[in-house]
Amino acid sequence: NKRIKKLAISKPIVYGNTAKKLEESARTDYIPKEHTHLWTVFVKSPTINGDQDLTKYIKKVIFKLHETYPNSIRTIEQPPFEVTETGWGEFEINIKIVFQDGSNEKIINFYHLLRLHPYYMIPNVSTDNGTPNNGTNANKDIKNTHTIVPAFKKQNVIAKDGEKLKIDEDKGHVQSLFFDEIVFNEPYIKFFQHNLLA
Ligand code: SLL
Repeated sequence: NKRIKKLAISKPIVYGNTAKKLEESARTDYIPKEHTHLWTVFVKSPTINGDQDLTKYIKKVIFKLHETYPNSIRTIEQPPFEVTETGWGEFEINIKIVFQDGSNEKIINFYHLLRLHPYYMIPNVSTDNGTPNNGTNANKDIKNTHTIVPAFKKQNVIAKDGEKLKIDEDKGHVQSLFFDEIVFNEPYIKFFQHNLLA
């Protein structure tokens, strides 16, 4: 079983989360009172019905939630590779993608910031001494920073690099997506033939 020299195969992938406000009618006795949102974090194929293909090379996806969650490490071994929960806060979710046996590929390890709120970045121009600049002191050094504030206008959505942030303010729906690719560098011949060829 040898590696195929100079071959790189890439597979498209999407990860991220959806979230919406928890409606009163959806509440059960099992949901803590302070929880305000229903959310789903996922790793999936960008193609319709493509998740089954992912299982050819993905063995499991491990989502590590905030440690306050019961069983905070959730291992998903079948598609859909996702976890749905309720909560009140945003936090970094650690995602590990484990490849099928025989791939000899290292686990991919990354983080996704769970987005619950439709945030907007508002330019915040201030002078060096920290006092807000009202536009009249043009000679002073101006520091450009951004303040993240809850949405109140529908324009000027700026998200993190590469993030596709979709919001439906009226319904309180949020979707944060990252499109990426998994690159298999010089894969083993058997893994290439059995797992990577479409
Ligand atoms: C914050 N650093 O302070 C973050 C922590 C934790 C979010 C957010 C519920 C957890 C549970 C929940 O939403 N935790 O009830 O188990 O914003």
